[in-house]
Amino acid sequence: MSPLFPALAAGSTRPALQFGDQALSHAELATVAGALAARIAGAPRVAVWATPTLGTAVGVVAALLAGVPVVPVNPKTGERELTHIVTDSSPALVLAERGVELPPVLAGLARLDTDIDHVSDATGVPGEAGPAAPLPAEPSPEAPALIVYTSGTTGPPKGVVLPRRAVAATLDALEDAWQWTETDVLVHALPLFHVHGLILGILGPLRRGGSVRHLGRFGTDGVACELSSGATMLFGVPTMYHRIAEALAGDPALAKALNGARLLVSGSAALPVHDHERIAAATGRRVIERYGMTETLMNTSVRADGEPRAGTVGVPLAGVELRLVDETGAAITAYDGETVGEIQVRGPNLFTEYLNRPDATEAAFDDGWFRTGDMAIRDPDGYVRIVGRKATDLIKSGGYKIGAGEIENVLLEHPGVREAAVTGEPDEDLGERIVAWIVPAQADAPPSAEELAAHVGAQLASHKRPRTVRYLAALPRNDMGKIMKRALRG
Ligand code: MCA
Ligand code: AMP
Repeated sequence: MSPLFPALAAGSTRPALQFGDQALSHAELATVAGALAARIAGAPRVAVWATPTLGTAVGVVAALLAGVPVVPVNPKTGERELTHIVTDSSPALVLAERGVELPPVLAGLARLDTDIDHVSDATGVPGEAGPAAPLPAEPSPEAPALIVYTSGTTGPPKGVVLPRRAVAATLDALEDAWQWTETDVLVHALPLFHVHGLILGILGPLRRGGSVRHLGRFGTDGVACELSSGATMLFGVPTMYHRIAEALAGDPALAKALNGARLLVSGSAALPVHDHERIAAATGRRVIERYGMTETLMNTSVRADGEPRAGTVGVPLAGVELRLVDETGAAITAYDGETVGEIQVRGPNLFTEYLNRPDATEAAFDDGWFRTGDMAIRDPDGYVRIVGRKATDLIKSGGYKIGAGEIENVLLEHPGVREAAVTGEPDEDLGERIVAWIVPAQADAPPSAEELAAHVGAQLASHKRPRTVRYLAALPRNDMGKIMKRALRG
């Protein structure tokens, strides 16, 4: 396989990464990440403590250069979820910025600093992980590049094994769809432990030989500042575009900055048509959407040279086969804008397996096609419109996928909770917000909403905390005793 990052191999002096006042060119990144890579080469797997910092990008690139599969870890993950991820993926090492205190479950692992000064100082110096080793040749395309954890309807998150081939294929298909070049400067504020922020948002610019400026934390001021000083593209989840739409009325500088962008891209959840229209009216520019999944990377997009169409996720990307399937499993041939089916995909962009879960891997495929669980229709010209999802127990909040069952299990362990059900309710800002329906153990002394949110946050990722708690005397159940979630409405 050719190198994943040709500009690193070529030692390009163009800017590559910028986080606040820290920046590296491709050549500098090659030196710094190469030094770290030499120290981790040969490890079976490494975890990266994925703070929104330059060190995280350096750590991930180092692992990829070394051919060592990397597990990005959300630094706001609570104890139970973190223990599951570490036990399931068994990393040999953890990469983190110097000075960051790691929780006990990671503290026992050998640790390497990703702090750039320290990495360059340490070139060739034997570290905790052993002496520097020469870099291996470019691994095979099927070799795992990353293992990204994603929530399902029940049970703990599954590790999605993404081969190098899938990363290269998806980024090259986006090059084609978005006319993405080395002259593009991307700005975003997405977390670096998911596909959107890490693979598209960091590895994307690096593969193109272009650059990314990461804001550290999302804010409309940061977006305006970067887009008016050379950045050409913005990536965000719908919540971010919603916050931009809200701010635009009183912020002409933001409107001007967005107007000057080459491409505004939204993904991870549906961007409501209302926000599309508000942004278009205030800026004269249309946001385009792309549709992907941790398991499939990117499947479709509105093309940069295509017609932007609010409410659609565009057309299948180069190399991606997409079909709609009805309840009987038959492929739908209609492109009529009304026949609904489940999206199934096939192509070089797909993952290889769920780590340690052959059962789940097998269940995810239908004769070689990956079942996305997303329901869609197709316009006559092939544009895909997502209209819903099969599983009612999956919640998308702020662009994060969250399984209701995982939160319910944690809530049920709280001594003040007798019964618990979790639902997603429409939320203007987050798309959906997590709502916990609680039957307290003692009706006259229910645990407070804050207490329950803190309880969930201590065990799971912080974005899985319920935002609203509603108390009931009993949960609605059918004759079989199954909770009727549809009857739970605020
Ligand atoms: C949240 N907070 C809470 C509670 N819930 N505090 C108390 N009780 C609660 N119940 C905290 C938050 O953790 C945060 O704390 C603080 O409130 C304020 O939150 P805010 O800044 O408004 O941010 P947010 O609302 O938590 O987040 C909005 C966000 C975020 C920035 C849009 O949701 C986000 O970064 N989303 C991106 C998700 C993403 O990248 N998904 C990609 C996966 P603190 O300040 O301490 O943090 S999907 C994917 O990869 C596929 C392939 C795809 O298609 O893209
Ligand atoms: P995740 O598993 O966290 O990677 O989330 C993947 C899911 O996000 C998909 O299965 C879709 O339900 C949803 N998604 C991603 N992009 C879009 C989009 N542009 N419009 C609607 N849903 C989206």
